[in-house]
Amino acid sequence: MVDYIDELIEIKVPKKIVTIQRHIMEMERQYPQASGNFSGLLYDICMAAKQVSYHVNKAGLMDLLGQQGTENVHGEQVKKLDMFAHDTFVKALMPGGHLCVMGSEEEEDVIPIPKTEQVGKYVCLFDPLDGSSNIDVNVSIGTIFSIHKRLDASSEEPGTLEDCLQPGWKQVCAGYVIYGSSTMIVYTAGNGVHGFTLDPSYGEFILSHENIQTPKRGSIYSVNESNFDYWDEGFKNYIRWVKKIDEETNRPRNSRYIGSLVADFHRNLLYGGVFCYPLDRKDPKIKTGKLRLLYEAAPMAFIIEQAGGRATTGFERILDIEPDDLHQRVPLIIGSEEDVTIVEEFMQEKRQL
Ligand code: FDP
Repeated sequence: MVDYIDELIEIKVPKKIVTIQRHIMEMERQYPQASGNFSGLLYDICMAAKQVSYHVNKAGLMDLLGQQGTENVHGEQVKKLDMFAHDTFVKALMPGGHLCVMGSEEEEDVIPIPKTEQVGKYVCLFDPLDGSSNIDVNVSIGTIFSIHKRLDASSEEPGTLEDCLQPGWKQVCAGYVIYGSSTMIVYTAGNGVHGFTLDPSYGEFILSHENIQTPKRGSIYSVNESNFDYWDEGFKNYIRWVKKIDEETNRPRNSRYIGSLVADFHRNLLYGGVFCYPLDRKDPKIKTGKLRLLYEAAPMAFIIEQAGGRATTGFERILDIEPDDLHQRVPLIIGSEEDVTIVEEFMQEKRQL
């Protein structure tokens, strides 16, 4: 009987429970000069993520589905949950005293921290609810965030647009929250990539994926193939190549595309593969790709590089791009190192069919 109970206890109680707060504190201990501001900021992000997660799960019951009736800076219809997530993140991060300025996909201009609040030394850029077209149909969506240090560390003034327009390699932290079959937060602070699953009964993010490394090569390719006729010949050739039968090179590869960057990225990070949103000629007004550099491509690029993968436009490393606009768009090829290199070779016409 005692043996049986021991066995049950062993199954039910994991040997070590590491909450995200404890993990961040342990990481911070490796840096004696750390002020604790950074862990405070991540704590606020987790709080906002938990609130959004709760409302995403209840959206159908709380009149939170559907359009809000307005357009955002990109001319897209704003969904009620988009706006709710934006407000939640702004309200959670504003009073923390860690930030000097924020930038959100839902707001045309930067959001400086007013002098009435304590002004901090970090900058946070975020896409509060990525994958909006999937909100109303119960498909995984996410939040993406990127953190920089402000340019002038000694300033106590509110931050500016310049503080937001920093290249991706200067990020001190990046992460995403995926609201899927469970809610997870995955982040890097330049010391590996770590994933935490929200335990709804305790309301805590618990370490579930320590030090994630993405496979060097995968069997998945993720792309919106309805854009085929709008692509350049090099990228079209990659798609033709990836679908050809060739056992030696593990082809055809498997096509998987959800249409939520966070969900597509998360799957490929764990299984290996490549996500592509290249330049297309669908909308003559947009000549630079669809995804946003500062709060989509750059944070995901930081994460994938930390996990051993690569991110490029097809011609340039994402983390090297010097931004000139808060809502700048870029082509994005991201994932397992070998797969990204193959796409790049086709795009640069170094490889032919
Ligand atoms: P959405 O428009 O639904 O918000 O950047 C936004 C994004 O989704 C990404 O999450 C997703 O990867 C991509 O756009 C999907 O675009 P397509 O519908 O053109 O495939």
